[in-house]
Formats: sequence, C-alpha cells, structure tokens
Amino acid sequence: MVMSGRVSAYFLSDAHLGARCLADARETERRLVRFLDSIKGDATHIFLLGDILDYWFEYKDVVPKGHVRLFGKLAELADSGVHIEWLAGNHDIWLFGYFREELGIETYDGSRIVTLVGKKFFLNHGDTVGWRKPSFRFIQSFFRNKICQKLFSGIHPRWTVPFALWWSRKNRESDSEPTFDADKNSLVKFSKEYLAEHPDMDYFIFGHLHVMAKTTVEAAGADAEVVILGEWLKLCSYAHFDGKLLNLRCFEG
Ligand SMILES: [Mn+2]
Repeated sequence: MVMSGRVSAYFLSDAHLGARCLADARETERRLVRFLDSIKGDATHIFLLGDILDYWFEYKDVVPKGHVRLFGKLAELADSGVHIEWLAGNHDIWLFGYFREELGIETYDGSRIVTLVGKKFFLNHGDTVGWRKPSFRFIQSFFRNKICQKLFSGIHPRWTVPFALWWSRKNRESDSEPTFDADKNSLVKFSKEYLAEHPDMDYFIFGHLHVMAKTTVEAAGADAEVVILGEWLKLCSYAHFDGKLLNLRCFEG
C-alpha cells in the first residue's frame, strides 16, 4: 500500500477493553474515544496494532456485547475518510469480517508493510515475530487453526466468553512488570535481522510489550527506528507520524 498527499498517521495498541482487571473499563473506552475525537480532522491514517480488545470472537451472525462507543467513533472516522487498519493481537485474533463490513476498517493478521510519503513501516502487534516461548507458539497455532475455530464457535458463548476473560486475567496476573532492554529485546533483534534483508525499511512499530520505547537499529549500512507503543491501561500512549518525524506521546485528555 503506497499513500501520497498529506499524511498524519497515528499508531496505538493494547487498550485491552473489556479486561476484567480494569477498575473502570468504561473510562478506558471513553478516554480512547476522547483521543479519537482529539485527532479527528487531523488524522489521515489510524493503525490499531492489536489487543485493543481483551477478547473478541465473531460468530456468523452474532458479535459479542460491548465497546459500542469505540466502534461508533471508528465508524464515524472511517466514514469521514480516515484510513483505519486493525492488526490482530493475541487477544483479538478472531476478526472475521465484521469490522470491515460494519465499521469500514480493514483487518489483518500478522505483519503489515505500509509506505507513507516514501517512508516504509513494518507493523506487527509483536506476538508473531521474534523469539516466543514454545508453549506460546503452540497456543498461537491452536488459536489460528480453522478447525479449532469452527469447533470453538460451536460452544455456547455463555461458556467461552467468561473462560476467555478469566484466561486473560490469569495470564496477566502471572506476568511480571514490563521491562525493556534494547540489547536483549527479541523485537529489536528481529527488526535488526529484518533490516539486514530489507535495508529500505524506515520504521518498525510494535505493541504487545506494554512499554513505551524507541531505539535505533543499524544493519547493512542502513538504519531504522524501532518503536514499542506502550498501552492504554495507564500510559495512554501512541505514536504519531506527521509525514516527516515519528514521535511517541501520551494522551492527557
Ligand atoms: Mn498482546
């Protein structure tokens, strides 16, 4: 995808809306909507880099409850001509067409390469590249398996929704505080290796880690910036590309 003309692109991830751990889930959603309102009129592109929802599973004719303020705002922005993309995270993998049909936003699973005013962006939630625990890889292939998805969709959501939210909460409780070490981080390592093969890449943007970080990688005589987006549980962070520079910021509204 190559875009020209005025560009003001926003990147955010990991709001985990609906998460059982959120003290005031509605406020997290409202803050996100206030943010989207604040960039309305300026934004030409919005890239949602996964785990915006803590759990999402679409059925053929039915979708889960909730998130209507966010969905309404995204539909409004998409209708007004903002280009919006949603990359699946490990919590909102199961995007099967509803967002495209109902909200007018494109969804992707895995990595995405986008060119904005001549700059090349590599986008990924951060869970399908770099080193991952073998057990995490196994669960990922299970979650993405078409037959498993079909079987899962046959179980009444009365059972699957509470289970998924419990699973997510349990995993979060066992997670340690997020830290970032550019020398050891597997996404930075991945970016460096990728840059060596594709020296025309300018930016690598990821979510998933729940930390805000920006670092430079060099390989094959080229350099690129690696950006980790943070989250919307406490930090309310996002990256903004104004056509020339990319900055990481926190929304204060
Ligand atoms: Mn994630």
